[in-house]
Amino acid sequence: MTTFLILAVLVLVAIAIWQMTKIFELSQIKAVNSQIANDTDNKYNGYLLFLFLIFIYGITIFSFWKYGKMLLPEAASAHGAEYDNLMLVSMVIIFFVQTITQALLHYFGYKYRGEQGKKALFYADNDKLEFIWTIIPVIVLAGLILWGLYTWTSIMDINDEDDPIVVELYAQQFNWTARYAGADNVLGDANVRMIDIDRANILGVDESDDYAKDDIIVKELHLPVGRKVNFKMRSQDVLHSAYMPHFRAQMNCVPGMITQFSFTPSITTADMRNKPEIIDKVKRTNTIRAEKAAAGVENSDPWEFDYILLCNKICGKSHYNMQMKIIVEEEEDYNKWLAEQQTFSQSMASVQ
Ligand SMILES: [Cu+2]
Repeated sequence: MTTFLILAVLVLVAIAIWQMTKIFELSQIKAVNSQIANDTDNKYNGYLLFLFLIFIYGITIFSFWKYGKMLLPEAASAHGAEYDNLMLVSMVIIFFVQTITQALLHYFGYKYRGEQGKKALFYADNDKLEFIWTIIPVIVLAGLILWGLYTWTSIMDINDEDDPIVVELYAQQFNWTARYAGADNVLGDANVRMIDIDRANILGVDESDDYAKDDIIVKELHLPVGRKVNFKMRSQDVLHSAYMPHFRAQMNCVPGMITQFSFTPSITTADMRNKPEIIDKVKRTNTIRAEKAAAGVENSDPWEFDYILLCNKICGKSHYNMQMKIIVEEEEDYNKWLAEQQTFSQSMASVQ
């Protein structure tokens, strides 16, 4: 409501200024009332171009200083560094080119501003210049695209080498469920048509499939550090997207098909919590939370860092809250945790 009032006041003030300018113009009938810009107008516009240049540089530096710390921390997966390098090099090139071209654009806008008696030079073309400004972007872009394709192919090369763990990520409005393939490391068949809510078969796992018996269905994802994980994504209802930002991983979950992504976690949750950037982030967040708690705002308990699986497709009204905790731990802790979980056949037997 306050925002609306402020906007309304701003609009009214703008209308008032506009009306006053019109009155002012009408009272100056004697003055030169030409619609053609004169030298003074052009000079002001030239200076304004410089001001605008300073503004865009200023806001860029300010954004880096103020919001730079909101970027993701160091990648926690084996392929993450490669991905981050590609991103960094692309951004450095974009920033370098943008800084120079913006300066040139605004400088020439000022230098060749309109002046009485000055005529534009007719300059049809220059083969050498055109060659230079075509060939440089071609080489740079081809390099980036080839490197990107190479990186993409190596990240998306999903195979069964290195003894990967097989985990299904099942998306539905608005939560995630994970299914481990169990001792045989093969996921049992599943289909939405076999969902049986009364018997708590929420993923539609085929009870007659032997591979399904040892599958383990959980609501919290545990991963052993240094071990490759092959994820198989399914969706029950609409398009979702399994997004694990700390691992630089994302894959759409499409109803009716199984999509895949594979990565090797490289930093445990405990180690990540001890990184200076994470300690700083947790401290900053908890300062804000403490202020909110003092003001009586609900859900303002102190926060502890955890890896997270998010949905990255706007899939409905509670999309924002569709998430699952991910814990990366040493393999023995992972095995211990996994041994404590019920298998699919155990959980089915307990409801019969
Ligand atoms: Cu979703």
